[in-house]
Amino acid sequence: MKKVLVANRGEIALRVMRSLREMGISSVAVYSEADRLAPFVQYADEAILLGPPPSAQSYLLGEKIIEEALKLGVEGIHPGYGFLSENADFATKVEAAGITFIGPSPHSITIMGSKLAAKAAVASYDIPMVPGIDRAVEDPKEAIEVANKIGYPILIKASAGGGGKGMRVVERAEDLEEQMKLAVSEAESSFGDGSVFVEKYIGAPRHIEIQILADQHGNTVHLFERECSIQRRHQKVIEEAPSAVLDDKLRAEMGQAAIRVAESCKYHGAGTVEFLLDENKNFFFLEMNTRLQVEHPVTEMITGVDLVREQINVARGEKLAFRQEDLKIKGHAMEVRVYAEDPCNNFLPDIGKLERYVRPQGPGVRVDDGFEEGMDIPIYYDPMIAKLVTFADDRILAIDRMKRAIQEYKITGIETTLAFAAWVMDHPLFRSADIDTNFIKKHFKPEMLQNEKEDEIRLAAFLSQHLLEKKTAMVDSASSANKRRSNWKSRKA
Ligand code: MV4
Repeated sequence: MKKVLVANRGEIALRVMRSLREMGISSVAVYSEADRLAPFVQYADEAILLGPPPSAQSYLLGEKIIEEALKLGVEGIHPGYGFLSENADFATKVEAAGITFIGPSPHSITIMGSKLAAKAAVASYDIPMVPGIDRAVEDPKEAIEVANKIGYPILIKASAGGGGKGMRVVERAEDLEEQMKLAVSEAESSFGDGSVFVEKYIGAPRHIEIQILADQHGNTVHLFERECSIQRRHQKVIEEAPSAVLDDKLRAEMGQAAIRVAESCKYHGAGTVEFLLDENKNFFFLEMNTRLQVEHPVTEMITGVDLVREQINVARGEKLAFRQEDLKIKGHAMEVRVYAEDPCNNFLPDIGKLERYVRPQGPGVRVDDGFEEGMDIPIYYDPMIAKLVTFADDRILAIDRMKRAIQEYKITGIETTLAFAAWVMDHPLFRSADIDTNFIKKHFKPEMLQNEKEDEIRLAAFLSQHLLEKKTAMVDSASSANKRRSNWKSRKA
Protein backbone atom coordinates (compact mmCIF):
# COMPACT_ATOMS: atom_id res chain seq x y z
CA MET A 1 0.00 0.00 0.00
CA LYS A 2 1.66 3.19 -1.19
CA LYS A 3 -1.05 5.84 -0.87
CA VAL A 4 -3.85 6.20 1.66
CA LEU A 5 -6.68 8.75 1.75
CA VAL A 6 -7.82 9.89 5.18
CA ALA A 7 -11.57 10.53 5.06
CA ASN A 8 -11.64 12.73 8.16
CA ARG A 9 -10.45 16.02 9.60
CA GLY A 10 -8.80 17.60 12.62
CA GLU A 11 -6.67 15.81 15.16
CA ILE A 12 -7.53 12.29 14.03
CA ALA A 13 -6.68 12.98 10.38
CA LEU A 14 -3.28 14.29 11.50
CA ARG A 15 -2.83 11.34 13.89
CA VAL A 16 -3.45 8.83 11.09
CA MET A 17 -1.14 10.65 8.66
CA ARG A 18 1.71 10.55 11.18
CA SER A 19 1.63 6.75 11.21
CA LEU A 20 1.32 6.69 7.41
CA ARG A 21 4.46 8.81 7.10
CA GLU A 22 6.38 6.56 9.49
CA MET A 23 5.35 3.59 7.33
CA GLY A 24 6.50 5.26 4.09
CA ILE A 25 2.91 5.54 2.81
CA SER A 26 1.90 8.84 1.22
CA SER A 27 -1.23 10.56 2.47
CA VAL A 28 -4.16 12.28 0.82
CA ALA A 29 -6.28 14.73 2.80
CA VAL A 30 -9.84 15.63 1.91
CA TYR A 31 -11.12 18.85 3.43
CA SER A 32 -13.98 21.33 3.55
CA GLU A 33 -13.77 25.07 2.94
CA ALA A 34 -13.71 25.59 6.72
CA ASP A 35 -10.51 23.55 7.00
CA ARG A 36 -8.40 25.11 4.20
CA LEU A 37 -5.72 26.21 6.66
CA ALA A 38 -5.91 23.24 9.02
CA PRO A 39 -2.68 21.45 9.98
CA PHE A 40 -3.89 18.09 8.62
CA VAL A 41 -4.28 19.64 5.15
CA GLN A 42 -0.78 21.12 5.32
CA TYR A 43 0.66 17.83 6.58
CA ALA A 44 -0.78 15.63 3.83
CA ASP A 45 1.21 14.89 0.70
CA GLU A 46 -1.83 15.77 -1.43
CA ALA A 47 -5.11 17.45 -0.54
CA ILE A 48 -8.51 17.60 -2.22
CA LEU A 49 -11.21 20.19 -1.49
CA LEU A 50 -14.56 18.46 -1.02
CA GLY A 51 -16.96 21.39 -0.68
CA PRO A 52 -18.63 23.80 1.75
CA PRO A 53 -18.22 23.44 5.52
CA PRO A 54 -21.35 21.45 6.49
CA SER A 55 -20.47 17.74 6.84
CA ALA A 56 -23.28 16.71 4.50
CA GLN A 57 -21.59 18.76 1.74
CA SER A 58 -18.05 17.63 2.54
CA TYR A 59 -16.90 14.88 4.94
CA LEU A 60 -20.02 12.75 4.42
CA LEU A 61 -19.81 12.69 0.61
CA GLY A 62 -18.72 9.06 0.40
CA GLU A 63 -19.09 8.69 -3.36
CA LYS A 64 -17.20 11.88 -4.13
CA ILE A 65 -14.39 10.80 -1.79
CA ILE A 66 -14.12 7.44 -3.57
CA GLU A 67 -14.11 9.17 -6.98
CA GLU A 68 -11.24 11.45 -5.94
CA ALA A 69 -9.38 8.49 -4.44
CA LEU A 70 -9.60 6.60 -7.74
CA LYS A 71 -8.32 9.61 -9.69
CA LEU A 72 -5.25 9.81 -7.43
CA GLY A 73 -4.46 6.08 -7.41
CA VAL A 74 -5.27 5.68 -3.72
CA GLU A 75 -5.02 2.10 -2.43
CA GLY A 76 -6.57 2.46 1.02
CA ILE A 77 -9.08 4.71 2.81
CA HIS A 78 -8.86 5.34 6.54
CA PRO A 79 -12.17 6.70 7.89
CA GLY A 80 -10.99 7.86 11.36
CA TYR A 81 -13.90 8.13 13.82
CA GLY A 82 -17.34 9.67 13.31
CA PHE A 83 -18.37 10.74 9.78
CA LEU A 84 -18.25 7.62 7.49
CA SER A 85 -16.32 5.37 9.89
CA GLU A 86 -19.26 3.14 10.86
CA ASN A 87 -21.15 3.36 7.60
CA ALA A 88 -21.38 -0.18 6.16
CA ASP A 89 -22.63 1.18 2.83
CA PHE A 90 -19.51 3.36 2.47
CA ALA A 91 -17.20 0.46 3.38
CA THR A 92 -18.95 -1.67 0.75
CA LYS A 93 -18.55 1.00 -1.95
CA VAL A 94 -14.87 1.52 -1.09
CA GLU A 95 -14.17 -2.19 -1.51
CA ALA A 96 -16.30 -2.36 -4.69
CA ALA A 97 -14.07 0.36 -6.15
CA GLY A 98 -11.06 -1.88 -5.54
CA ILE A 99 -9.78 0.22 -2.63
CA THR A 100 -9.01 -1.26 0.81
CA PHE A 101 -11.26 0.00 3.61
CA ILE A 102 -8.99 0.35 6.65
CA GLY A 103 -11.50 -1.03 9.11
CA PRO A 104 -13.72 -4.06 9.63
CA SER A 105 -15.98 -5.70 7.04
CA PRO A 106 -19.41 -4.20 6.22
CA HIS A 107 -20.86 -7.37 7.82
CA SER A 108 -19.24 -6.62 11.21
CA ILE A 109 -20.24 -2.95 11.01
CA THR A 110 -23.86 -3.84 10.25
CA ILE A 111 -24.21 -6.39 13.06
CA MET A 112 -22.65 -4.18 15.72
CA GLY A 113 -24.57 -1.13 14.50
CA SER A 114 -27.74 -2.73 15.85
CA LYS A 115 -27.87 -3.59 19.55
CA LEU A 116 -30.38 -6.36 18.96
CA ALA A 117 -28.37 -7.88 16.10
CA ALA A 118 -25.29 -7.70 18.34
CA LYS A 119 -27.09 -9.50 21.17
CA ALA A 120 -28.19 -12.19 18.71
CA ALA A 121 -24.66 -12.58 17.33
CA VAL A 122 -23.03 -13.04 20.75
CA ALA A 123 -25.83 -15.25 22.15
CA SER A 124 -23.86 -18.49 21.77
CA TYR A 125 -20.49 -17.00 22.81
CA ASP A 126 -20.91 -17.05 26.60
CA ILE A 127 -20.95 -13.27 27.02
CA PRO A 128 -22.42 -11.82 30.26
CA MET A 129 -25.46 -9.70 29.41
CA VAL A 130 -27.60 -7.38 31.51
CA PRO A 131 -30.79 -9.28 32.50
CA GLY A 132 -33.57 -8.38 30.08
CA ILE A 133 -35.08 -9.32 26.77
CA ASP A 134 -32.98 -9.61 23.63
CA ARG A 135 -35.60 -8.89 20.99
CA ALA A 136 -37.75 -5.90 20.03
CA VAL A 137 -40.73 -5.35 22.33
CA GLU A 138 -43.83 -3.75 20.84
CA ASP A 139 -46.54 -4.48 23.39
CA PRO A 140 -46.23 -2.55 26.69
CA LYS A 141 -47.93 -5.51 28.42
CA GLU A 142 -45.04 -7.72 27.38
CA ALA A 143 -42.57 -5.10 28.65
CA ILE A 144 -44.37 -5.06 32.01
CA GLU A 145 -44.13 -8.86 32.20
CA VAL A 146 -40.38 -8.70 31.55
CA ALA A 147 -39.99 -5.89 34.10
CA ASN A 148 -41.86 -7.88 36.75
CA LYS A 149 -39.45 -10.76 36.20
CA ILE A 150 -36.21 -8.74 36.36
CA GLY A 151 -37.42 -6.11 38.82
CA TYR A 152 -37.47 -2.30 38.71
CA PRO A 153 -35.89 0.03 37.81
CA ILE A 154 -35.66 -0.99 34.17
CA LEU A 155 -34.19 0.76 31.14
CA ILE A 156 -35.89 0.97 27.76
CA LYS A 157 -33.29 1.17 25.00
CA ALA A 158 -33.45 1.78 21.25
CA SER A 159 -31.84 -0.98 19.18
CA ALA A 160 -30.36 1.58 16.79
CA GLY A 161 -29.51 3.90 19.69
CA GLY A 162 -26.30 5.55 20.64
CA GLY A 163 -25.25 8.38 22.89
CA GLY A 164 -28.15 7.68 25.23
CA LYS A 165 -30.79 8.65 22.65
CA GLY A 166 -34.03 6.72 22.99
CA MET A 167 -33.11 5.55 26.51
CA ARG A 168 -35.70 5.77 29.30
CA VAL A 169 -35.38 4.70 32.93
CA VAL A 170 -38.66 3.38 34.39
CA GLU A 171 -39.07 3.06 38.16
CA ARG A 172 -42.66 1.79 38.41
CA ALA A 173 -45.02 -0.35 36.31
CA GLU A 174 -47.57 2.46 36.00
CA ASP A 175 -45.04 4.66 34.13
CA LEU A 176 -43.93 1.98 31.70
CA GLU A 177 -46.46 2.33 28.89
CA GLU A 178 -45.99 6.10 28.59
CA GLN A 179 -42.18 5.91 28.72
CA MET A 180 -42.16 3.15 26.14
CA LYS A 181 -44.21 5.27 23.72
CA LEU A 182 -41.77 8.14 24.20
CA ALA A 183 -38.77 5.84 23.63
CA VAL A 184 -40.26 4.39 20.44
CA SER A 185 -41.09 7.78 18.94
CA GLU A 186 -37.66 9.19 19.88
CA ALA A 187 -35.99 6.16 18.28
CA GLU A 188 -38.13 6.50 15.16
CA SER A 189 -37.38 10.18 14.68
CA SER A 190 -33.66 9.87 15.53
CA PHE A 191 -32.75 6.62 13.77
CA GLY A 192 -35.69 5.73 11.54
CA ASP A 193 -35.95 2.48 13.51
CA GLY A 194 -38.40 2.37 16.41
CA SER A 195 -37.43 -1.01 17.83
CA VAL A 196 -36.79 -0.95 21.56
CA PHE A 197 -35.96 -3.55 24.18
CA VAL A 198 -35.87 -3.73 27.96
CA GLU A 199 -32.99 -4.29 30.40
CA LYS A 200 -32.46 -4.16 34.11
CA TYR A 201 -31.19 -0.66 34.94
CA ILE A 202 -27.71 -0.61 36.48
CA GLY A 203 -27.75 2.60 38.54
CA ALA A 204 -24.11 3.46 39.19
CA PRO A 205 -21.98 1.57 36.69
CA ARG A 206 -18.46 2.12 35.53
CA HIS A 207 -17.89 2.25 31.81
CA ILE A 208 -15.02 -0.07 30.96
CA GLU A 209 -14.10 -0.80 27.37
CA ILE A 210 -11.65 -3.31 25.93
CA GLN A 211 -9.49 -2.55 22.91
CA ILE A 212 -9.19 -5.45 20.51
CA LEU A 213 -7.17 -6.08 17.35
CA ALA A 214 -7.88 -8.86 14.88
CA ASP A 215 -6.22 -9.89 11.64
CA GLN A 216 -7.86 -11.58 8.66
CA HIS A 217 -6.35 -14.96 9.56
CA GLY A 218 -8.42 -15.64 12.67
CA ASN A 219 -6.05 -14.13 15.26
CA THR A 220 -7.64 -11.79 17.81
CA VAL A 221 -5.97 -10.17 20.83
CA HIS A 222 -7.10 -7.62 23.39
CA LEU A 223 -5.03 -4.64 24.49
CA PHE A 224 -6.56 -4.36 27.95
CA GLU A 225 -9.11 -1.83 29.13
CA ARG A 226 -9.84 1.86 29.24
CA GLU A 227 -11.90 3.36 32.03
CA CYS A 228 -14.26 5.99 30.61
CA SER A 229 -16.63 6.62 33.51
CA ILE A 230 -16.02 10.38 33.67
CA GLN A 231 -18.49 11.59 31.08
CA ARG A 232 -21.16 14.24 30.83
CA ARG A 233 -24.42 13.51 29.03
CA HIS A 234 -22.78 10.61 27.17
CA GLN A 235 -19.85 12.76 26.07
CA LYS A 236 -16.62 11.33 27.46
CA VAL A 237 -14.42 13.88 29.20
CA ILE A 238 -11.63 11.89 30.84
CA GLU A 239 -10.34 8.43 29.98
CA GLU A 240 -7.54 6.37 31.44
CA ALA A 241 -5.78 3.05 31.14
CA PRO A 242 -5.60 0.74 32.93
CA SER A 243 -8.69 0.93 35.17
CA ALA A 244 -7.85 1.18 38.86
CA VAL A 245 -10.52 -1.39 39.79
CA LEU A 246 -9.67 -4.37 37.61
CA ASP A 247 -7.34 -7.02 38.96
CA ASP A 248 -5.45 -9.34 36.62
CA LYS A 249 -8.10 -12.05 36.86
CA LEU A 250 -11.04 -9.78 36.00
CA ARG A 251 -8.93 -8.09 33.30
CA ALA A 252 -8.24 -11.44 31.66
CA GLU A 253 -11.92 -12.48 31.89
CA MET A 254 -13.17 -9.26 30.34
CA GLY A 255 -10.42 -9.38 27.72
CA GLN A 256 -11.38 -12.92 26.72
CA ALA A 257 -15.09 -11.96 26.62
CA ALA A 258 -14.21 -9.02 24.33
CA ILE A 259 -12.28 -11.37 22.04
CA ARG A 260 -15.32 -13.67 21.83
CA VAL A 261 -17.56 -10.68 20.96
CA ALA A 262 -15.16 -9.84 18.12
CA GLU A 263 -15.14 -13.45 16.96
CA SER A 264 -18.95 -13.58 16.99
CA CYS A 265 -19.03 -11.17 14.03
CA LYS A 266 -15.80 -12.40 12.37
CA TYR A 267 -14.15 -9.10 13.20
CA HIS A 268 -10.93 -7.81 11.72
CA GLY A 269 -9.22 -4.51 12.41
CA ALA A 270 -9.19 -2.44 15.59
CA GLY A 271 -12.39 -2.39 17.63
CA THR A 272 -13.70 -1.64 21.09
CA VAL A 273 -16.03 -3.74 23.21
CA GLU A 274 -17.95 -1.74 25.81
CA PHE A 275 -18.97 -3.15 29.16
CA LEU A 276 -20.77 -1.90 32.23
CA LEU A 277 -19.19 -2.87 35.54
CA ASP A 278 -21.53 -2.78 38.56
CA GLU A 279 -20.64 -2.08 42.21
CA ASN A 280 -20.01 -5.79 42.81
CA LYS A 281 -17.67 -5.95 39.82
CA ASN A 282 -20.06 -7.92 37.64
CA PHE A 283 -19.51 -6.99 34.02
CA PHE A 284 -22.07 -6.88 31.20
CA PHE A 285 -21.63 -6.49 27.45
CA LEU A 286 -23.12 -3.24 26.12
CA GLU A 287 -22.03 -2.83 22.50
CA MET A 288 -19.08 -2.93 20.15
CA ASN A 289 -17.66 0.12 18.36
CA THR A 290 -16.27 -0.86 14.98
CA ARG A 291 -13.76 1.98 14.60
CA LEU A 292 -10.65 3.53 16.07
CA GLN A 293 -11.82 5.47 19.12
CA VAL A 294 -11.05 9.02 20.22
CA GLU A 295 -9.42 7.72 23.40
CA HIS A 296 -7.13 5.16 21.71
CA PRO A 297 -3.93 7.02 22.77
CA VAL A 298 -4.15 5.86 26.40
CA THR A 299 -3.99 2.27 25.18
CA GLU A 300 -1.04 3.12 22.94
CA MET A 301 0.80 4.66 25.89
CA ILE A 302 0.45 1.64 28.21
CA THR A 303 1.06 -1.05 25.56
CA GLY A 304 3.58 0.63 23.24
CA VAL A 305 1.45 -0.44 20.26
CA ASP A 306 0.69 2.04 17.44
CA LEU A 307 -2.96 1.16 16.79
CA VAL A 308 -3.12 2.98 13.45
CA ARG A 309 -0.07 1.11 12.17
CA GLU A 310 -1.70 -2.18 13.20
CA GLN A 311 -4.98 -1.20 11.51
CA ILE A 312 -3.07 -0.67 8.27
CA ASN A 313 -1.10 -3.89 8.66
CA VAL A 314 -4.19 -6.06 9.16
CA ALA A 315 -6.10 -4.20 6.41
CA ARG A 316 -3.42 -5.18 3.91
CA GLY A 317 -3.73 -8.79 4.97
CA GLU A 318 -0.75 -9.18 7.28
CA LYS A 319 -0.84 -11.42 10.32
CA LEU A 320 -0.68 -9.80 13.77
CA ALA A 321 2.98 -9.52 14.75
CA PHE A 322 2.28 -10.34 18.42
CA ARG A 323 0.29 -12.82 20.47
CA GLN A 324 -1.73 -12.15 23.61
CA GLU A 325 1.11 -13.25 25.87
CA ASP A 326 3.46 -10.70 24.24
CA LEU A 327 1.27 -7.81 25.44
CA LYS A 328 1.93 -6.25 28.86
CA ILE A 329 0.66 -3.16 30.64
CA LYS A 330 3.38 -0.68 31.48
CA GLY A 331 2.56 2.42 33.56
CA HIS A 332 -0.61 4.48 33.57
CA ALA A 333 -2.04 6.91 31.02
CA MET A 334 -4.60 9.67 31.55
CA GLU A 335 -6.44 11.57 28.81
CA VAL A 336 -8.33 14.84 29.08
CA ARG A 337 -10.48 15.99 26.17
CA VAL A 338 -10.09 19.72 25.77
CA TYR A 339 -13.36 21.09 24.42
CA ALA A 340 -14.15 24.62 23.26
CA GLU A 341 -16.96 24.73 25.82
CA ASP A 342 -17.64 26.89 28.84
CA PRO A 343 -17.88 24.65 31.92
CA CYS A 344 -19.26 27.62 33.91
CA ASN A 345 -22.09 28.07 31.44
CA ASN A 346 -23.55 24.57 31.15
CA PHE A 347 -20.74 23.50 28.79
CA LEU A 348 -22.10 25.69 26.01
CA PRO A 349 -19.89 25.44 22.91
CA ASP A 350 -17.71 28.53 22.61
CA ILE A 351 -16.47 29.58 19.21
CA GLY A 352 -13.86 32.08 18.21
CA LYS A 353 -10.18 32.48 17.55
CA LEU A 354 -7.33 30.77 19.37
CA GLU A 355 -5.62 34.05 20.30
CA ARG A 356 -2.88 32.32 22.23
CA TYR A 357 -2.23 28.60 21.97
CA VAL A 358 0.76 27.15 23.80
CA ARG A 359 0.95 23.37 24.24
CA PRO A 360 2.35 21.70 27.35
CA GLN A 361 5.59 19.81 26.90
CA GLY A 362 8.03 17.78 28.92
CA PRO A 363 8.25 14.20 30.23
CA GLY A 364 5.25 11.95 29.68
CA VAL A 365 3.07 14.46 27.81
CA ARG A 366 1.35 13.82 24.45
CA VAL A 367 -0.94 16.32 22.75
CA ASP A 368 -3.09 15.17 19.81
CA ASP A 369 -4.64 18.29 18.32
CA GLY A 370 -5.57 19.85 15.01
CA PHE A 371 -5.21 23.59 15.46
CA GLU A 372 -2.54 26.27 15.56
CA GLU A 373 -2.43 29.64 17.27
CA GLY A 374 -4.44 32.25 15.37
CA MET A 375 -6.92 29.75 13.89
CA ASP A 376 -10.68 29.92 14.24
CA ILE A 377 -12.53 26.97 15.77
CA PRO A 378 -15.16 26.13 13.12
CA ILE A 379 -18.76 25.89 14.32
CA TYR A 380 -19.61 23.05 11.95
CA TYR A 381 -17.93 20.16 13.72
CA ASP A 382 -17.18 18.63 17.11
CA PRO A 383 -15.94 21.27 19.59
CA MET A 384 -12.96 19.15 20.70
CA ILE A 385 -9.74 21.17 20.40
CA ALA A 386 -7.26 18.60 21.63
CA LYS A 387 -6.61 15.44 23.58
CA LEU A 388 -4.10 15.96 26.35
CA VAL A 389 -2.51 12.69 27.43
CA THR A 390 -0.07 12.06 30.25
CA PHE A 391 1.86 8.90 30.99
CA ALA A 392 3.69 7.92 34.19
CA ASP A 393 4.64 4.92 36.31
CA ASP A 394 1.39 4.91 38.28
CA ARG A 395 -2.04 6.53 38.39
CA ILE A 396 -1.32 9.27 40.94
CA LEU A 397 1.85 10.28 39.09
CA ALA A 398 -0.13 10.42 35.84
CA ILE A 399 -2.76 12.63 37.57
CA ASP A 400 -0.15 15.00 39.00
CA ARG A 401 1.57 15.13 35.63
CA MET A 402 -1.83 16.02 34.11
CA LYS A 403 -2.23 18.87 36.59
CA ARG A 404 1.19 20.18 35.60
CA ALA A 405 0.41 19.83 31.87
CA ILE A 406 -2.93 21.66 32.31
CA GLN A 407 -1.07 24.52 34.02
CA GLU A 408 1.37 24.74 31.11
CA TYR A 409 -1.43 24.72 28.51
CA LYS A 410 -2.20 28.33 27.53
CA ILE A 411 -5.37 28.85 25.53
CA THR A 412 -6.93 32.29 25.21
CA GLY A 413 -9.62 33.65 22.94
CA ILE A 414 -12.10 30.90 23.74
CA GLU A 415 -13.41 29.18 26.86
CA THR A 416 -12.20 25.60 27.31
CA THR A 417 -12.80 22.68 29.66
CA LEU A 418 -9.20 22.76 30.97
CA ALA A 419 -10.10 24.29 34.36
CA PHE A 420 -12.84 21.70 34.70
CA ALA A 421 -10.34 18.89 34.04
CA ALA A 422 -8.02 20.38 36.68
CA TRP A 423 -10.92 20.31 39.15
CA VAL A 424 -11.49 16.60 38.41
CA MET A 425 -7.76 15.84 38.86
CA ASP A 426 -7.92 17.45 42.32
CA HIS A 427 -11.10 15.71 43.46
CA PRO A 428 -10.47 13.25 46.33
CA LEU A 429 -12.96 10.73 44.91
CA PHE A 430 -11.28 10.85 41.50
CA ARG A 431 -7.85 10.52 43.06
CA SER A 432 -9.01 7.44 44.97
CA ALA A 433 -10.65 6.11 41.75
CA ASP A 434 -14.03 6.01 43.49
CA ILE A 435 -15.92 6.93 40.32
CA ASP A 436 -18.92 5.88 38.25
CA THR A 437 -20.81 7.32 35.30
CA ASN A 438 -22.72 9.71 37.62
CA PHE A 439 -19.57 11.45 38.89
CA ILE A 440 -20.01 14.79 37.11
CA LYS A 441 -23.77 14.98 37.58
CA LYS A 442 -23.36 14.12 41.26
CA HIS A 443 -20.32 16.18 42.25
CA PHE A 444 -19.81 19.08 39.86
CA LYS A 445 -21.19 22.58 40.30
CA PRO A 446 -19.86 25.49 38.19
CA GLU A 447 -19.04 27.52 41.33
CA MET A 448 -16.41 24.91 42.13
CA LEU A 449 -14.27 26.19 39.27
CA GLN A 450 -13.72 29.49 41.07
CA ASN A 451 -10.80 27.90 42.91
CA GLU A 452 -9.20 26.59 39.73
CA LYS A 453 -9.77 29.93 38.01
CA GLU A 454 -8.41 31.83 41.03
CA ASP A 455 -5.33 29.61 40.93
CA GLU A 456 -4.98 30.62 37.30
CA ILE A 457 -5.47 34.31 38.06
CA ARG A 458 -3.08 34.14 41.01
CA LEU A 459 -0.49 32.42 38.81
CA ALA A 460 -0.95 35.04 36.07
CA ALA A 461 -0.64 37.84 38.64
CA PHE A 462 2.47 36.23 40.09
CA LEU A 463 4.02 35.82 36.64
CA SER A 464 3.32 39.38 35.53
CA GLN A 465 4.69 40.70 38.85
CA HIS A 466 7.75 38.51 38.41
CA LEU A 467 8.25 39.67 34.81
CA LEU A 468 7.79 43.29 35.82
CA GLU A 469 10.43 42.94 38.53
CA LYS A 470 12.77 41.22 36.11
CA LYS A 471 12.19 43.93 33.52
CA THR A 472 12.77 46.67 36.09
CA ALA A 473 15.99 44.94 37.15
CA MET A 474 17.06 44.68 33.52
CA VAL A 475 16.31 48.34 32.86
CA ASP A 476 18.23 49.21 36.01
CA SER A 477 21.26 47.16 35.07
CA ALA A 478 21.05 48.39 31.48
CA SER A 479 20.98 51.99 32.58
CA SER A 480 23.89 51.47 34.93
CA ALA A 481 25.77 49.71 32.14
CA ASN A 482 24.98 52.68 29.94
CA LYS A 483 26.31 54.93 32.61
CA ARG A 484 29.46 52.90 32.89
CA ARG A 485 29.83 52.88 29.13
CA SER A 486 29.26 56.60 28.92
CA ASN A 487 31.75 57.11 31.70
CA TRP A 488 34.23 54.98 29.84
CA LYS A 489 33.42 56.78 26.60
CA SER A 490 33.77 60.16 28.15
CA ARG A 491 37.01 59.13 29.76
CA LYS A 492 38.25 57.95 26.41
CA ALA A 493 37.19 61.17 24.79
C1 MV4 B 1 -27.11 1.09 30.54
C2 MV4 B 1 -26.98 1.74 31.79
C3 MV4 B 1 -27.50 1.13 32.89
N1 MV4 B 1 -28.13 -0.07 32.78
N2 MV4 B 1 -27.73 -0.10 30.48
C4 MV4 B 1 -25.62 4.71 27.86
C5 MV4 B 1 -25.31 4.76 26.40
C6 MV4 B 1 -25.41 3.39 25.89
N3 MV4 B 1 -24.24 3.08 25.13
C7 MV4 B 1 -25.54 2.51 27.09
N4 MV4 B 1 -25.71 3.34 28.22
C8 MV4 B 1 -26.06 2.85 29.43
N5 MV4 B 1 -26.64 1.63 29.41
C9 MV4 B 1 -28.23 -0.64 31.58
N6 MV4 B 1 -28.86 -1.81 31.50
C10 MV4 B 1 -26.33 2.97 31.82
C11 MV4 B 1 -25.88 3.53 30.64
C12 MV4 B 1 -25.22 4.79 30.79
C13 MV4 B 1 -23.88 4.96 30.47
C14 MV4 B 1 -23.11 3.94 29.93
C15 MV4 B 1 -21.79 4.13 29.63
C16 MV4 B 1 -21.20 5.37 29.86
C17 MV4 B 1 -21.94 6.37 30.36
C18 MV4 B 1 -23.28 6.20 30.66
C19 MV4 B 1 -24.00 7.26 31.20
C20 MV4 B 1 -25.32 7.09 31.51
C21 MV4 B 1 -25.93 5.86 31.29
